[in-house]
Amino acid sequence: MSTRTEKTGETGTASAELALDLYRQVTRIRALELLLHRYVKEHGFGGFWHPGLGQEAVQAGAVSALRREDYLFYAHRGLGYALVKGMAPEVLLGDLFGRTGGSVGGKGGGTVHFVDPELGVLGQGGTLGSNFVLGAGAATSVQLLGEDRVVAVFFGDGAASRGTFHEAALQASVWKLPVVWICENNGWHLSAPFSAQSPTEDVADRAAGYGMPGVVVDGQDSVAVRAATLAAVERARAGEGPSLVEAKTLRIRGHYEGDPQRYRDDIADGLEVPRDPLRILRERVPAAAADDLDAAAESEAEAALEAALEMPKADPGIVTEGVWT
Ligand SMILES: Cc1ncc(C[n+]2csc(CCOP(=O)(O)OP(=O)(O)O)c2C)c(N)n1
Ligand SMILES: [Mg+2]
Repeated sequence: MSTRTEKTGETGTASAELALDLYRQVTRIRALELLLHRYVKEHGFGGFWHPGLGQEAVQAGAVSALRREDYLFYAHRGLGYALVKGMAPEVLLGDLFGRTGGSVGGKGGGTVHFVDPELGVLGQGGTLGSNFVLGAGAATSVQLLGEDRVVAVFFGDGAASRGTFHEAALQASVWKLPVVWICENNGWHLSAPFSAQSPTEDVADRAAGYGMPGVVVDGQDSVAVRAATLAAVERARAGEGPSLVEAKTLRIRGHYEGDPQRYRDDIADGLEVPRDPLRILRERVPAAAADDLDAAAESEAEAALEAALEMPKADPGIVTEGVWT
């Protein structure tokens, strides 16, 4: 891989087994997205639900390139990252709804509170862009301890504008830290289009300034995302340092569910996903197998919601537990 931005544009090759596995993950994420869309519309939500509808191929493709012991710093859009890394959907929904059965025992509420160190899910910071320095820090620990782990850090096109990206990217490259930076470029930073915040068409161009490879990939094609991420993961694992993978994707819904989106007319307000990752994958898997996986994903999502809503709400008294003073 060179240090120049590469636009792969390739769909990549996938064995039948890999295509089926990616289909399974993408449809599991999609089922949760659609379920939460319905739930939030009908019952409201005590916080912000940032829907990831349409971005499932990035999350499934990239996370599937990681091993269990690899560390994950996910972004705030949807539940797909932690789901594919192996966390149970009812636990994720428990966190989303602030229930005791969530991974943080009800202290959270929203999409940024999932933690499972055994699965390498190390959580994320409350401020956008803190993932960069947390990820570089985790990768420094991996390097100092001589561990065989890679650190994947997800972020949006908006977060890429934080200064923390630049300082963490610089340090990670200088020290050849085992990091993969994964940008989900969905074209929007809340109400600001990407063109209003970037002088270049691609975030991946910035990689050259830090002497690392930058790759642009079709974020609707999970096979392509997986291939690009896997190359970056292997490079990091081999001690050759970080890479930047930019997946071009689409934010189908508002910034949060309920966002009136008056600033936008690029997409119809609905659930239709142009260049739907599931449709793209369906060309590679038998229809009957895909139908079965869709049905299994729907049942899984519904059972998870039922289980999460049965979990007790956390006692407000726990808020000071585990806090260091
Ligand atoms: C430091 C900081 N500034 C602002 C916010 C509020 N905020 C949360 S998400 C978001 C937009 C992020 O855009 P992007 O990184 O492109 O991700 P996307 O929402 O498109 O997935 C903003 C402004 C925040 N959480 N932290
Ligand atoms: Mg964005």
